[in-house]
Amino acid sequence: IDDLGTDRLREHVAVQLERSRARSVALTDAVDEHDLVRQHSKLMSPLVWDFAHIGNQEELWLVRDVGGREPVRSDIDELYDAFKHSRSSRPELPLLTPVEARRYVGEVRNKVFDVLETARFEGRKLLDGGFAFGMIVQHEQQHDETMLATHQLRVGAPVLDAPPPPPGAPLAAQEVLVPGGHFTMGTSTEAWALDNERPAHQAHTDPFFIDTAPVTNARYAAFIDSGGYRDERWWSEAGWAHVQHAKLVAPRFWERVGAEWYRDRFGVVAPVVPDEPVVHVSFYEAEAYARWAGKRLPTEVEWEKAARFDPATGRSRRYPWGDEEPAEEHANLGQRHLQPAPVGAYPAGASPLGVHQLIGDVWEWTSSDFHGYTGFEVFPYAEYSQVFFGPEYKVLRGGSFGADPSAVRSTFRNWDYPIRRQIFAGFRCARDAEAAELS
Ligand code: AVJ
Ligand code: FE
Repeated sequence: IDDLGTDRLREHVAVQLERSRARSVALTDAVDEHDLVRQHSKLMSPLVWDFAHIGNQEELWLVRDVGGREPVRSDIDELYDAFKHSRSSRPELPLLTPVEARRYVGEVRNKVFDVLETARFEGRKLLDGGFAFGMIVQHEQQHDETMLATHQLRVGAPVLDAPPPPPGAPLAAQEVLVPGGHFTMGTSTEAWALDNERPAHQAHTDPFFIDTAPVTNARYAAFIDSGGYRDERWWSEAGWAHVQHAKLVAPRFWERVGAEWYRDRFGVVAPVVPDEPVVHVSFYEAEAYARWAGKRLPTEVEWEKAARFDPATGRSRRYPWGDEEPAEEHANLGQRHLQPAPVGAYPAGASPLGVHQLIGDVWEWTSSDFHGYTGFEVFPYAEYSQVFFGPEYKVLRGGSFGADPSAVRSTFRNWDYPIRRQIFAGFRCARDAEAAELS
């Protein structure tokens, strides 16, 4: 993006805005009015709230701030401020109806295209490299993933459909050694990177082993079958308290039928596929599995090193496969397939060390709390990242099948509470390298 001329950047922004809107429209047109306004889970907003909130954020940043235009509707800002009303209370609010919400987001978008025609991409930090537009594109895509998670919680006849991902293939190794030493973590040059990904800095790891693929359903089922959920040894204190209190026995949306595990995915119940990455597990379950397996979760630093570090050059790259934008052969992203792909489905997306499916498929829990890097600066607003820094949130990396390429990079950081399972989250394991393994 950095090298694009103004016209090409404008064109790029327009295409990205259209892509995110097409997805928001598809996710909201898929259900009837009743399903748009109702609460599918206390964890989620009504779909119509997400939709109008997308428009409201776009109005605040692109119409009013960047464009300097009059408000489209200043009376609704408070309704769509995520910090004013909890998700569970949103169905009770006097929200725009679906018809009103569609008219509103359309009106905002027309103004944004007008603003875009004359926007300059230098002279103001907010617009550098088209950042404000990129932030809004990513914001919409993030809410589209949230809306997809709402769809997963929705009860009723299936309404979403997508072709299956490519087939899996055996991998050469189950884990690989990542050498110890420094590497460049974070970024100061990626134009659309968000504040929490900045700045680029040197980070250090000891040598460690990391799994070449996310943990599969088959392995996770082995943990369950061995009594993992009932054995305190594998759980942290907080995890053990939670698993008992919430009476967890398997990933969310799993159900045992006879001797087999079934899962409900967007309303379709089918046997769990052994070689697909496990999804809908909490951080606590991921942590317990890893301990049972004699391993641990990777730290966020280790995950990023595995995803970016090229041992041949010593350089950190944008993606595991190199610097090119994600293409279909690299990763399962963008809601093209509404499920994780089996292990080995994306050989072209592997890292130089042979780590597969770091990007796409499932968000991967790391053992790290969400904090700002040294040199972190709020940009452009504290409520994006900074207010979430602290020990309550765990970092997830890599993006899921529900996340868009525009909102996923090897530096991208997601975060959530360690008990959350409605997000498309799985994990992979890591372990320390013993001295004897380093020769
Ligand atoms: C980065 C996914 C944790 O959904 O809470 C959306 C993204 N921020 N609107 C979230 C976000 C403001 C955020 N996550
Ligand atoms: Fe938001």
